[in-house]
Amino acid sequence: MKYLEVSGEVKNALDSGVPVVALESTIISHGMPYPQNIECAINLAGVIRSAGCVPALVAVDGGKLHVGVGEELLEKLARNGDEVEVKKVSRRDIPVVLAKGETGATTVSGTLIACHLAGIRVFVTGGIGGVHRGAEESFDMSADLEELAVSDVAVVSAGVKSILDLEKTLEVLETKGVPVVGYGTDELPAFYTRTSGLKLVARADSPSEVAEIMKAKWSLGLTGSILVANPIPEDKEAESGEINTAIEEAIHLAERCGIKGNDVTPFILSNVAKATSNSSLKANLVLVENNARVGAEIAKAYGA
Ligand code: PSU
Ligand code: MN
Repeated sequence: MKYLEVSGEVKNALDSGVPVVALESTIISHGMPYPQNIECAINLAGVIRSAGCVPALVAVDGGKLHVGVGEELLEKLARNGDEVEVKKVSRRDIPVVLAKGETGATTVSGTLIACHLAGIRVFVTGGIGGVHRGAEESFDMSADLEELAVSDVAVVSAGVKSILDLEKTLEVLETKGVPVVGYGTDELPAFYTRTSGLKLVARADSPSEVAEIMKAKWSLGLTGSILVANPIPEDKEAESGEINTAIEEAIHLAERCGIKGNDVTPFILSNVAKATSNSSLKANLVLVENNARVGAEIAKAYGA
């Protein structure tokens, strides 16, 4: 297809039944600073490979949606703003960025579209977008929610970051028929911390239990994602007081600075990282790696 470029490695894996695990690129270009972001991307690919799967980083460049990104494009994504400005790409932005030949990093929603086009069933990220606090006024609800409703992919995340309204996010996921499966937990993890006080109705304690849910859902033609909520490892949990204060302050600063639209999430993330002297970044790196490990096991359990 003219607009889709699946790398040789990913294509071979898909053709020969080797499990493939997709990765998003917004987390690299807009969610973390250089060089930690490129180290993170390389590390995630390594974790997925050592589990016997093939990683597929998704991004837009040169008029194509790439599934499987080479070194040169990865460097460009990581050095966002150095020479090339990297656009943040969700469903809305894909046609524009493709047509203009711009470089773009895909969000959860953009990456889910690529998974659907390429036939990838497992996707690893840090946290999904959701319903923002104050959405009743701002109407700010991530496009991720719409895509989770329609793409047949298991998305492994560390839950939902408390920059969002977790309760409203769960309500929308319920409405859209997206099962949220606690991985070894009965509660929705809150990204930096393992708990949120919000009970989940589904729990899985092994990769094969997740794979069974995937099979049951899609065999019946119940389209849409399964959100696997995998809590950050216990010894790496951030101190919630410090993070929550930083989040509150970043949300207020965003309001005062008039930050709107898709700039809101990256603005808050980078301000929280600054305010916590990068302890949020450290937690972020650990939890994504943990998700990659679990995602690879789920991909193997599901089979191709
Ligand atoms: N949440 C995080 N870290 C992130 C994102 C969300 O904890 O990096 C990124 C993901 O790419 C997600 C996107 O898909 O932000 C959502 O952006 P928005 O809120 O503008 O829809
Ligand atoms: Mn938004």
